[in-house]
Amino acid sequence: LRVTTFGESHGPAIGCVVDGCPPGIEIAPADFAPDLARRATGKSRHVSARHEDDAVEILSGVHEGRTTGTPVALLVRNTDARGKDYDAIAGQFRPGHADYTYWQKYGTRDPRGGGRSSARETTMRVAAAVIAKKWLAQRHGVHVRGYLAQLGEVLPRACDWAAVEANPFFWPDAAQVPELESYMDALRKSGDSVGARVTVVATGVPPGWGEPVYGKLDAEIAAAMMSINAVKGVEIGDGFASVMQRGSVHRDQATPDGFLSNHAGGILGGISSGQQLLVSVAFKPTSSLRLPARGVDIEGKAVEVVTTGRHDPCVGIRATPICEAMLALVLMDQALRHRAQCGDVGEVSPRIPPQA
Ligand code: EPS
Repeated sequence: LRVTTFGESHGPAIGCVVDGCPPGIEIAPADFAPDLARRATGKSRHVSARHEDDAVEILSGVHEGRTTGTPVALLVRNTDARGKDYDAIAGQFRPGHADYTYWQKYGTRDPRGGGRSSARETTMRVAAAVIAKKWLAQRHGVHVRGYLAQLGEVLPRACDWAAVEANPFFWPDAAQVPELESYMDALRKSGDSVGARVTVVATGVPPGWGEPVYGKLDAEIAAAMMSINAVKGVEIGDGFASVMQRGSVHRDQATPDGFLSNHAGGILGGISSGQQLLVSVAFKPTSSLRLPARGVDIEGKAVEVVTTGRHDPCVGIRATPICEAMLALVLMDQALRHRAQCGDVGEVSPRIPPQA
């Protein structure tokens, strides 16, 4: 499975091509709406105020409601682009933004907002993954879901899946939502931004997906997550906490009734163990701030950079569906690759249940 995207934040449209989809997957434009709405801007006062329709047009690869096996091309027209918002900083590099590195790489850049580096691009990852999520659920009983596991300094006090979809933060503790609202209101008033951690979990992944040395499942997941804008860290299972653990604690003991813990996050030696896949992703604070910062313009002169316009004070708030999408796309790819190489091997015994 190969997904590529195109388009700029303030251009006419964004889109993606999903190549390598098996034929016969039922897909209609309406299937995309729920996940795109979960990711969208303008849904609460805590995210960018841009109002996009995010309506998906299927351009190819689907006939009479089913994938044909040829490349699936999806298009979303930008309906609320406002490139003029960026005229004041068109010749400047925002500190902490990809403006500078795009300029160094290409010697030119689209100065309308983030252009290609904008979080707008993630719309198409989420759209592509609607197909992957559907196929994984129907074909393998694999489900991917996520939640916001940290907002700045705030940590959840409980982890209740039922709460996650009932608040604009994807927060797993309903009782803390008012605290988050005040936290974000104060942050927005201050003009600053903050980072966040998103945790994604895949259930139903059978043992055996992934590659043992090159293209390890954890490496593929890390690369996929790192390709999302603003991501600065990825952990699998206990991740960096493993540094302080003893082997006697970290090893996931097993009985015939199931594994007794999941410190490894469902991956051993680059291959899925059949336990839940646990992935945590760190998002940096957004760099587009109205607080003045010292910067340099394209002539190399010192300037004071002030960014106005519509921005997320915490881009991590909308990132849960994006991380889910990347995990689903990696898993669909791994499932297809596993079938191609080892399809004839079938189920191997003994199979240890994911959890005792
Ligand atoms: C964002 C700034 C704006 C947002 C964007 C996230 O984009 P730009 O810099 O291109 O003007 O509106 O999000 C989207 C457009 C989207 O669809 O996700 C930011 O600073 O976080």
